[in-house]
Amino acid sequence: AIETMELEEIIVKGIKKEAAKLTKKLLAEKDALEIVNNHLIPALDIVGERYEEGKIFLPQLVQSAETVKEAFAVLKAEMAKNGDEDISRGEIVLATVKGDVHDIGKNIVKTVLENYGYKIIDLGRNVSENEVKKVVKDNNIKLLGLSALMTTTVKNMEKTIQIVKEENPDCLIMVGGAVLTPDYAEMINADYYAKDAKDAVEIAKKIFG
Ligand code: B1M
Repeated sequence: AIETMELEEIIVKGIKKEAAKLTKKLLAEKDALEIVNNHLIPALDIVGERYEEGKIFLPQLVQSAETVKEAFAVLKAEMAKNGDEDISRGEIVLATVKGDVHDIGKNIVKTVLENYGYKIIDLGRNVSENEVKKVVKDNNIKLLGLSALMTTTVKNMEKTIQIVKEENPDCLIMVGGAVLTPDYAEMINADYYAKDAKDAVEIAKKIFG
């Protein structure tokens, strides 16, 4: 019966309409970021593995991603209640790189950074190198965050870093996404590697205080 299902199971099965209710229930005992890290991400990892093994297909992958979005909408509203959104500690540009439409992670990072009082210019997903470069330049941005989730799109991340740095040598760049490692981040000339949203906040604090 659906009533006894855990949030993870709801996500893996893609039962979208149950996600908000179960998330609200969990919020009675846990904080929002804990639910992201201990429920949403592990569930998506299971979905990713099953997809890779050919046990589920693209429509189910999409359904699970939409279920997570429903759950995250509840968590985002909760975080906004306790946040520091009225002050601005610094302006950060975020984008998922060209060729990549995965934006759940970027959106989590965005929400948490906003929660800590940073102003975010969110360029969305599948963003070209030139668009990133232009926005960084036009707004004199000190910190840019790039996300990439696929082995194929980390190449575009590397290219974006190169193009941004050519014209904006003072802009610092942090990168994140499941396929990245600290070594790889260094290799593609990123200034910082963030393994999760908390890391991203620590980096922003270092730069803006
Ligand atoms: Co896709 N997908 N997907 N997918 N998908 C992966 C990434 C994959 C690993 C699944 C698999 O096969 N195991 C695989 C990539 C293989 C590879 O390259 N090694 C894959 C594939 C192949 C594809 C398609 C090609 C499938 C197809 O069409 N045949 C296609 C790609 C389309 C494209 O981009 N051009 C595709 C599509 C999709 C959906 C649209 C269905 C959906 C995305 C929906 C959306 O994002 N709006 C989807 C999903 C959901 C996944 C998995 C299951 C989950 C990704 C996710 O959201 N994780 C994923 C498998 C997996 O990761 N386990 C998979 C949760 C998220 C919170 O984690 O993004 O890592 P993550 O973010 C973390 C940290 O990494 C970090 O903080 C976040 C919070 O802790 N972080 C940052 C991330 N960005 C950061 C930026 C920062 C700082 C920290 O600073 C800027």
